[in-house]
Amino acid sequence: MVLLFLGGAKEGAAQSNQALQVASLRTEYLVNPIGIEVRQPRLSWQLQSDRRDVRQVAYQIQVATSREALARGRDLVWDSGRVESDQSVFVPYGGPALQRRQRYYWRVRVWDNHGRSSAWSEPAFWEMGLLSPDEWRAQWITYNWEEDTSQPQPAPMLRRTFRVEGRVRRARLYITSLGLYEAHLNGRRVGDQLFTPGWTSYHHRLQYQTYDVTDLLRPGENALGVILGDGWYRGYLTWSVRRNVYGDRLALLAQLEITYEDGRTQVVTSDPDWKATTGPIRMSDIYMGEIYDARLEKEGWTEPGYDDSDWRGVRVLEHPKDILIAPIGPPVRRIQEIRPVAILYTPAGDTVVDMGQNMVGWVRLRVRGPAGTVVTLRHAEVLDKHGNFYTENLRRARQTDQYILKGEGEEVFEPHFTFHGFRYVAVSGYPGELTPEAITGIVIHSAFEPTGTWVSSDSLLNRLQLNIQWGMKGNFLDVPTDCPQRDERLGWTGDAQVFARTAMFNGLVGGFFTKWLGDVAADQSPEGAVPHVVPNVLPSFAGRFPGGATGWADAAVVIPWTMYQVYGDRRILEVQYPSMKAWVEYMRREAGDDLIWDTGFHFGDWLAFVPEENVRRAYPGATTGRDFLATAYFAYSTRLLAQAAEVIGKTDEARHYRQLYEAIREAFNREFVTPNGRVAQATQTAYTLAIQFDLLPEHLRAEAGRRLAEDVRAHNMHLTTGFLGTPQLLHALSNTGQLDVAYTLLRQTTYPSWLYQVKMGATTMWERWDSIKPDSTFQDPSMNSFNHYAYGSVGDWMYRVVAGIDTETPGYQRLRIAPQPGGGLKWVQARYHSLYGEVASSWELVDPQTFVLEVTIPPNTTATVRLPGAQLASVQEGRQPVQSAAGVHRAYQDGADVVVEVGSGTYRFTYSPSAELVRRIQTQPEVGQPVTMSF
Ligand code: RAM
Repeated sequence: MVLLFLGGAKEGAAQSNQALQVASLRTEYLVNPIGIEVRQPRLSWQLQSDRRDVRQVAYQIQVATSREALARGRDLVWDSGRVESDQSVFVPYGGPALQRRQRYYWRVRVWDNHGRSSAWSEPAFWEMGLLSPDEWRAQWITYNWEEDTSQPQPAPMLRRTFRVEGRVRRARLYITSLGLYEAHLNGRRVGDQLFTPGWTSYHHRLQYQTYDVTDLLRPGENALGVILGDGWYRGYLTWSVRRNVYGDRLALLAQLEITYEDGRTQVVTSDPDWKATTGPIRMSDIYMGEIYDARLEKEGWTEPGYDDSDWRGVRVLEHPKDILIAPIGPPVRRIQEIRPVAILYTPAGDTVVDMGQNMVGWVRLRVRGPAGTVVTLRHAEVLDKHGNFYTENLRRARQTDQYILKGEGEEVFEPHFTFHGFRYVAVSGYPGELTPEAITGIVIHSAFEPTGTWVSSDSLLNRLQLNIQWGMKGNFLDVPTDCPQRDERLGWTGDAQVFARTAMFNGLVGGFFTKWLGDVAADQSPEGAVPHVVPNVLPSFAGRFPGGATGWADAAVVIPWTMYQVYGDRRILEVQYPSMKAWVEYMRREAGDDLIWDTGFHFGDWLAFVPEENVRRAYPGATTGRDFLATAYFAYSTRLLAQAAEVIGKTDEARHYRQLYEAIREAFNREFVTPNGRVAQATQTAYTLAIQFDLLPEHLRAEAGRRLAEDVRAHNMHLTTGFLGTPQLLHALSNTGQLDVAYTLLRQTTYPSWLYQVKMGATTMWERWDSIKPDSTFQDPSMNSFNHYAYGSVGDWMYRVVAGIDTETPGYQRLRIAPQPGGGLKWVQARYHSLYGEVASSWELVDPQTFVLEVTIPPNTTATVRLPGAQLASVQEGRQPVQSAAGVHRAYQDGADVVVEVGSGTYRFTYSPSAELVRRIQTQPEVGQPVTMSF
């Protein structure tokens, strides 16, 4: 009896501990990072609870240098003590200065508003990197032969051996390169990161990686081997296919540090004692692809005992070390594998494997055959209207891999320092019959955690959402790029600027952007102009810095601000503030006293819809005047800068920039807006930006919305916007009472529209509204990518307005769920994984009498939920009247809607919808006739 009773009590205690838990511990944006250099890392965690309305009222963090010390709660480096606070995201480490190389274990426990305390979390850790250039005892080394760097060269392989004498407690490899590297220790690949050391503004910032290689070492003789690739450093870059943009010599910097159980330490560095040679990789280039001759493999070259007597030597290279930085974003990794859906034989005679998805990475080839057989893999995004393999839009990027067999049973090949954007692979030279088993697609990208899903009753929109996500996978490859396939693949600032908010719904990209913004600042001109592409690899033309274009350069301001909105990341504002301010000051000087910015080069509303007769004007996007766009963005970025200054406590500057913003706004109105609200540029983009950037006097906003809607109607219910107007277009409509028109555009299926490309079979976002024309011919091959995320920026509206997931205060601690159903959609389900945990919003019109909205609010947050078209008396939560449901703080009627303030938890609201809501949901949008446009 007694035993049973005790058992029961114990179980009960365990359960009550489980009822409130802390999990998902994060340092900065990362989980258990090693080799970081943030001096005061910020710690975040998530609460988990089985009950509603949970808020953290206090926390305690403990940090120790060993797991054991942490578990005992003794010999701590830092104990925050109990801190009365609801902060669970980005709590800065507050202990003594962090030591280089040291690993810090930490745990946290919390108390909630129901008087409960959690158990300590599972321990997490972070580990510091080297923290200063003096810590590098290694020397930069390079192979000692000459090369013809006007073309790709065989990849150098560098190697050295060393002895391990004793029991190893820990070993770290600190490593970077000029060019790309792939490291192996004793025959095993070090880590799983790809395209290391990553792409940064190499002359100012070069990342090094830290690997825990303790388990790769063995007693006695060991061997370290590194292959170098051209990469961004000296491979082909830009459409002028320039080589050697950063330098023409590949080099290695490596430092392997071993600590023995007995406290001895040993350092193996890159130094003149290394050996070097070339081997199977005859060339490997990002745009061009790889040639791999397996007959030249050097079996066992990264293992001890290998005979390297015929290898050449290396020499020391002078190159700075004070540019070295530690990564803060996620590395590029293999993320998923894809099986082919078909093997096709084209009219032109190619054997083509269809991966079923436009993807980025490469294929793994399995093959058997005689030595010397050459298998060639070419990659393309599309087949032409005849079903032939189409590569013209790749311009000069060959993206071709060649594998030369060694003739020894089954051989497996994957390329090393290249990636391709493709759905189709043309295979030639394959010995025997090609079967789908021979080919596996390897999808690679920056390993951001996926954070969003969005599905609805419309399968076309669901495909659009997938295409947006695939566009992101394909173009978040260490830097945010425009495209992944042609001879470009650059960090275009405008594309990133317009897509950032959507990206932040679909993935945790705080670290990714933190890194890139560092390069934005590093590559800014002394006058403050932000380059068109970052890292900047475009030459000056006519003595002009390749930057400073409106809407592109504004990435420097818009993206940090967006990160603050989405993640509550204040520090990014502090760090980027000088860069943000320099850009605004640049615009102010360019605009001059009248504050109308009418100088300089601008891409304008890039790739906006062009009326047929103007098609010849190449890449127009110019239907909205550039001075209009530039002045609008000048105002917008100035306002954001003022807000950022406020947030980080620069009150005087905040006032100063607010005044500047007001003055620009006035100038804008004087120049571009008539007293009756007619905007000088009669385009959708002009009205959209005027509304969204809050440039109009309040009383003219609705009128602007009406005119915008009218323009949509004038184009038979089609959009006409380019890169700058598109991301804001639907917001401008829904914010001015034109929700129906917004939905009509979203669900439009004829050109130009989002779903037109879906209907044409797109599996990623296209660069142009008509990348494939209705007659199945292609747009101009000189600029026609099938994997460009800019128009995917509509994803933000799908999450924020259709599903209604938004934040009220920066970072989602106070959030808002306010779906605006319509457009004939019967139901929508969206989830967004915030730093606090999962936010969800699903709505459905079950029948004309029953509307259901189900929401999930993560612990330690609260939400304002707006139930559209509801009467308070009819609203139930679960089976109860809404006011009496647990977790509901307040419910009240607000015009046609009911507003419910809730604490955390999952809630299911059911009510009888207003006739107007039923109408909006049931009326299929009038999508009008296809346009054969003339103005
Ligand atoms: C194209 C790029 C990019 C765009 C620039 C202006 O070359 O692909 O998308 O930002 O032009």
